[in-house]
Amino acid sequence: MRLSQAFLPVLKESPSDAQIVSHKLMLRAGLIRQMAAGIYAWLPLGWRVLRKIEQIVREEQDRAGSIEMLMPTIQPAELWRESGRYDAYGPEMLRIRDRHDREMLYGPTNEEMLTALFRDDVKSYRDLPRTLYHIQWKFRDEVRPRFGVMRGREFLMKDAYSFDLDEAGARHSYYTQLLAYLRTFKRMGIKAVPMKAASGPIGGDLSHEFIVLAPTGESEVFYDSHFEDMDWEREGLAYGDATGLQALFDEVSGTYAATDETHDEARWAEVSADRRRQGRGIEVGHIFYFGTKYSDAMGLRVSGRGGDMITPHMGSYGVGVSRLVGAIIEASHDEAGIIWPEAVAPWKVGIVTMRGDDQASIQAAEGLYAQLNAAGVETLYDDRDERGGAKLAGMDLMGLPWQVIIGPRGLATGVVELKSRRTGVREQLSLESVMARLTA
Ligand code: 5CA
Repeated sequence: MRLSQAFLPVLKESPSDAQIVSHKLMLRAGLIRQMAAGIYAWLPLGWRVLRKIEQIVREEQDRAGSIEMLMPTIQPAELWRESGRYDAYGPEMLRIRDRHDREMLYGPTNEEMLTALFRDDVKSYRDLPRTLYHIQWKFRDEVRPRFGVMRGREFLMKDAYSFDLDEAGARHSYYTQLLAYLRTFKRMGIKAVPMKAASGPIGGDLSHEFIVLAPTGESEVFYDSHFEDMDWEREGLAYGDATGLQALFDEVSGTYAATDETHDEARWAEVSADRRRQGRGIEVGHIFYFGTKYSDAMGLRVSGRGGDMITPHMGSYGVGVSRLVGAIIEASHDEAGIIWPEAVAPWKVGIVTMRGDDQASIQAAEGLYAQLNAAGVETLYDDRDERGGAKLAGMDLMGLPWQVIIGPRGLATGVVELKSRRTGVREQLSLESVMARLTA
């Protein structure tokens, strides 16, 4: 992408209506614009990052055996009357009437809808277990939408739902998602600690929140530093390996980690003092096992092996896809701006010419830009006739992992500068070496 042809509006001043750093940076670097309280337009830069995050979530769900589908954002109230949540959900639910005066709502989550889909189409134990998911916009009329996309009213969520024949099966599905989440967040360059959680309006008694540590987080968290050294990805562990998954779960639940909602002073006191870590965190995912709560209420039953009727055990598993954009920035930035982990960066490389009127610089930049594009390296080329310093500040703000800085003085000796946004290290390299490094 050429910056001269892009839509990348950058703000010089720090917006006064934003309280936390990720919200400020998302506005300044032109990722989002607020359209109404808690409702945002995703500008091209933000949209690219959102899609990268979404794609990692998708790939890890697929790898874990979940099946993707898409349910609508608007749901009939009827479904929610069946589960009893229509009244229980309260004013957080956005209720709508259509032209025929039918009661509808903008979905805050989809347990009811998927249970109904299963009830209509799944009749036999042979069709279980299954985990289905979608990545779809949700609406919750939060009392206090704040911190930008962190607590929005409209937000993008990955929600998965598992259906099993019994509790043992459901636990396996739960452990599968636990591992999938650890792998998902690790790939995004962040550490999200699984913490025992209260299950709230979703229901059930087995529940974990995944918390990214950041001083601006909404919950207070307490955890054993063992989590910092844990093997998060368990590369060799297959999802079919029930013993391995059980061992992972035992390690997670045997290591203390809790939010203020579930914190237990007595157990905390048993963690040795040098391993106690306390801070604040952002919830980027939440998983629940709730047994037959919805299948019972909504009459989902399948025939078992012997012709008996079985009520499936269910779980649901959410990832805050749009919240993650903010959470990653909270975890990865400096005074100059965002520092994207490479896996979610909007572009991998930014090319800057220090003198927009120098023909040799333009020629070198154009050549490199064409080569990087041909090699499939996502590149943003600042080809505007602006001051070099302003261009560099813009690149730092947008946080692309690599900058190639081209100026007449370096070119005279055959080199350009390759700068790592994260370490700040600058190297003088030939254009060929830069290409080799960026395509390695
Ligand atoms: N049905 C379950 C699991 S699919 C569910 O809805 N869980 S949840 O309420 O915990 O939401 C899942 C994730 O969505 C949360 O962990 C959080 O990361 C994200 N989320 C929830 N509310 C908001 C919000 N108002 N703004 C942005 N993200 C949110």
